[in-house]
Amino acid sequence: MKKVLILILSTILAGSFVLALEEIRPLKIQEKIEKTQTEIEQKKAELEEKKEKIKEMVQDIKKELSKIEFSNLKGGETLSETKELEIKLGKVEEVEIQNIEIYLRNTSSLSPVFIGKAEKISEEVFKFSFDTTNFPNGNYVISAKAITNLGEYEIEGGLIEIANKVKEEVKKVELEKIEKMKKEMEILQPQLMEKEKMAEKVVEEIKKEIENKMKETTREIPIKIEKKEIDITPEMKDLKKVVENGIVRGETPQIKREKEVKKEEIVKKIVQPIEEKIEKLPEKEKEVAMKKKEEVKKTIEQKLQESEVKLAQIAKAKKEISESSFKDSDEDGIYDWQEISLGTDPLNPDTDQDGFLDGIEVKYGFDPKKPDPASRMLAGDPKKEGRISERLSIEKVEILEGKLKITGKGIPKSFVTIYIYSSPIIAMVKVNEKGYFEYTLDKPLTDGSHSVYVALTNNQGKIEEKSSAFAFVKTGDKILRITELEAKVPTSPAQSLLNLFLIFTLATIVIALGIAFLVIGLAIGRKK
Ligand SMILES: [Ca+2]
Ligand SMILES: [Ca+2]
Ligand SMILES: [Ca+2]
Repeated sequence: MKKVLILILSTILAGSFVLALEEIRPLKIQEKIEKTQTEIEQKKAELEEKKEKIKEMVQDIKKELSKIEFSNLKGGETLSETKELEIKLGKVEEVEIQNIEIYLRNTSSLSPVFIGKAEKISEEVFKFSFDTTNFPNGNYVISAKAITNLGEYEIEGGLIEIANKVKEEVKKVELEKIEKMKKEMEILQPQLMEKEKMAEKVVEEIKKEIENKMKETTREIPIKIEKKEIDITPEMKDLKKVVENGIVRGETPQIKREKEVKKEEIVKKIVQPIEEKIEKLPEKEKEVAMKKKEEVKKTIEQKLQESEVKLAQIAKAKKEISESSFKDSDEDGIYDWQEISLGTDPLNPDTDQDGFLDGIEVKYGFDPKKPDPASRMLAGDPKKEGRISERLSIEKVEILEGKLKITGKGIPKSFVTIYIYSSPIIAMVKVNEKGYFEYTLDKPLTDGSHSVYVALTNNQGKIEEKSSAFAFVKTGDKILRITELEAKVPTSPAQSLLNLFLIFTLATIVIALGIAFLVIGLAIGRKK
């Protein structure tokens, strides 16, 4: 009996002890939270104070920096051919200007293009010979970046316009050629035009079908789709071109693949935004919506198939009219006869010399006859966008007299953009009449691995076509090309052992560091 009593008593005691603990625990946590919060507030205030101090320091430094100015540019100038620029510096004690780099930025773009390094004439004067012919016609902001012993800073030198004209002699020869072309095309033109209208109708039809299908869909599921979200005009123009290539060159496996890729791209363009919107719907509505989406997808696939057949028939008819129906002398994506009726130059891939091919401009609805960048240009990224095209390539990368020289191929007489990673450095160059370009980078490139691309962009700055990557390792004045094949070679057993060893070593370092931080943390905690 006694034992039972003791047992009951101790149970009650233990129980109340636990209960008491439960009361205490939340209280302690609350306290801790409050303490941490005040600590955070304190740190925040400290940070703000530091920020203010840094701001003041930057202001001081700015006052200290040498003044840089383009002494023979007042802003608003129109430049052509080669312009000798003079850059004057104000001298400041202890700031040594080592280099001046010149950059050019299209007024509607955010990314400056590196154009070269100015030559030091004296302590206060730098000179730069600016060959504007390597740049498309258009409006730019020119700027100078000073590389000093203390760091770098940049100043803007104002607005300039580049306006290069085709040389008179060249123009005369070309005009004669074009006149001849015009005569040849005179009879064909009306017939080809008629077929072209038929092809345009096919594109309009499928657009209408998709629009109707979307209207029907949005009546049944509560999502909103903007008209511009389902505009597939540029993609359909691409599909038309691939179909025509199939008729001209025959149905190669590559062309077949290109057609499939294009069609998939069109389906994806429409279906993806629908999918994203369905994701946000309540669970019970999702199932119905998904079914509807599948229906949309099927309809588009079927319509695309039909359009492809129709476009192929039209292309065949065009081929029968004349072999020269599909002749594109300047490789800009617009056939000669079309260029004549459009008024663009059939012998120049970029009639207005604004850096965008005639064909690309027409595809996206820009004017190929006057410099026409979109009001806002994005910085293109060849690592993520654009399709690899055989017409663009980097052939060679070497170091000559300490400078990186890039040689490659592009469409004759077009402008190409060069991207050098990993910095990245963006540059521009004009491709010569024979389809080659050479670019010498006038600033040092660090040792290590890099990759170069050459690309064509559209008026929005987005990459339309690109070369495959040219990857290399630079060590001093040596360049070692890394081919994709090497990169993909499966690792040998010895290599994988080495990899394992590396991973193990890294893991050990990470763990050791973790422990070290823990110990330091504890020590600091104890001190407090
Ligand atoms: Ca053309
Ligand atoms: Ca052209
Ligand atoms: Ca153009």
